[in-house]
Amino acid sequence: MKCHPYDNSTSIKYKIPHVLAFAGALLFLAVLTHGCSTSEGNTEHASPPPPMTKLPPPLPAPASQDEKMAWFRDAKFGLFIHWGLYCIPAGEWQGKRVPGIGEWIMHNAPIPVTDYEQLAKQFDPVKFNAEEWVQMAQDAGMKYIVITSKHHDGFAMYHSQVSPYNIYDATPFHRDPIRELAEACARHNMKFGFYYSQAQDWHEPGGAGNTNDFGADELKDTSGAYDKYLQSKAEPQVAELLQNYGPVCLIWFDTPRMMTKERGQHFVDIVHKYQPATLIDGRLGTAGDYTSTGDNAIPSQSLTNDWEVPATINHTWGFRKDDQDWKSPGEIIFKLVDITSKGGNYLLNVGPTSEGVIPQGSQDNLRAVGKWLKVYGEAVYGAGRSPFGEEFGEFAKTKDHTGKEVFLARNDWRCTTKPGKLYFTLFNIPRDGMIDLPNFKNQITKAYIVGDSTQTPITIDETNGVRVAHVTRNGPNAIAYTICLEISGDKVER
Ligand code: FHN
Repeated sequence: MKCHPYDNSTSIKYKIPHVLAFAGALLFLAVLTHGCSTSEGNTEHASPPPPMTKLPPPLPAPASQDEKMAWFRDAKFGLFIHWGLYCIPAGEWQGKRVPGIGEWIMHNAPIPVTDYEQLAKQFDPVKFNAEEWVQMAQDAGMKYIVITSKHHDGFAMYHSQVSPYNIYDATPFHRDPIRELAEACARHNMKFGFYYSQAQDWHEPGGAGNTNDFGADELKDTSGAYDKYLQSKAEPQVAELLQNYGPVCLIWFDTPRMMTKERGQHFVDIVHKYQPATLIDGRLGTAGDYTSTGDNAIPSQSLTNDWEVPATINHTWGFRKDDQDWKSPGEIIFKLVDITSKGGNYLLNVGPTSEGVIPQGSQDNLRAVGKWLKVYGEAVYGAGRSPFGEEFGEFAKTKDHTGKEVFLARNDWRCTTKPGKLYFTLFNIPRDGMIDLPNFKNQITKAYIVGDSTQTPITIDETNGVRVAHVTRNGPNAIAYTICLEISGDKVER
């Protein structure tokens, strides 16, 4: 007997004949008293899903690109979730460690498609609790969640009508975690979006990437198999994601192999048709709404457009049992403030286990970041780029052995802005507590530590034409703290 959270009276499959209603009710009571168990060995469902709630309708078409981007520009910090069948082998196949990122195990081992498919029969993440995941993102100070609805392995993590190779139809779990997450996000006012691997699909003969089972990609391209895959699976799946899960803040396409402008445009049209407010990332293959940098690639200087860094918290996206090397709260805070000061967003990934649990170490570090943001978040959310730039560092005079330029980064402080305010987040304070401010003409009308309710003034004086802020090394936070300088005029004059 299974618990089916989304069964309702319209479902033919689970309709109970009237004559059996009484017996059915007794059986139902028995299940309630003994807990809800799976057909695969009576595993307790630790956290049964909350009752289905109605999802809000999609947002109306924005009046301008600025209006469309507004939430993204404010948000700055998002949670990426890579979750799929690959979390079962978790970096190991047939007793052997498979190097590389966890979600690529099918490709890297390699695992034939017929063997990989079998993983679905074991997938029963009984500890999955959408409420807890969304709460964790909120505790971390994250403002949006992007989850893999289908990664390169081709397995849909939601109840797709387009392909039975999905978590609802093909696993003993028989729940739709994406629906549960959409509902939890709606309850928490959290933006929710989908990663969708549009080009690579290692399960389909026409999808890109699986050359072991299905031969060279070029042949799929020229034979029409790739277009058939796009039209029969990828495009309709993107359409159903946009129709069935409430407002979708963005779709995160990836690895645009063989994605011509024309093929990409079909996806753009689908997104615009169903949810014109949904953003498209930078990896569709045709222009999206913002740029996605390379994985973990933080630009050395400011970029003027809208952009986002997808990043790992350890060294893999999908869960690997041998990788617990979490970035510390200090590293994450530095990267977040650094990215904000360069005008971007930080989409930081976690890889839940096959039980549906976000590894505790990653949760702990994210929550520590959230605590920091509770105090200093005004220097991040909705904050603009640094008006300076010299704090980022400079290019070395020599090049590396490949002939590439070398950037010598400086990490002492970062500056973010709001009208009339400069936020200096201090990561490395010299022993004498004297911070040389960069040159700017505006008067400083007030200077204080963010989060100091008394706004005790910080001394700023001038030596040799350089304004110096006097702060203490042992300030209010061991990782970093932020000072706010209120200035005359909205913008910095240099
Ligand atoms: O191949 C994928 C990888 O598995 C992961 O999803 C990352 C996230 O940015 N994107 C691709 C590699 O860039």
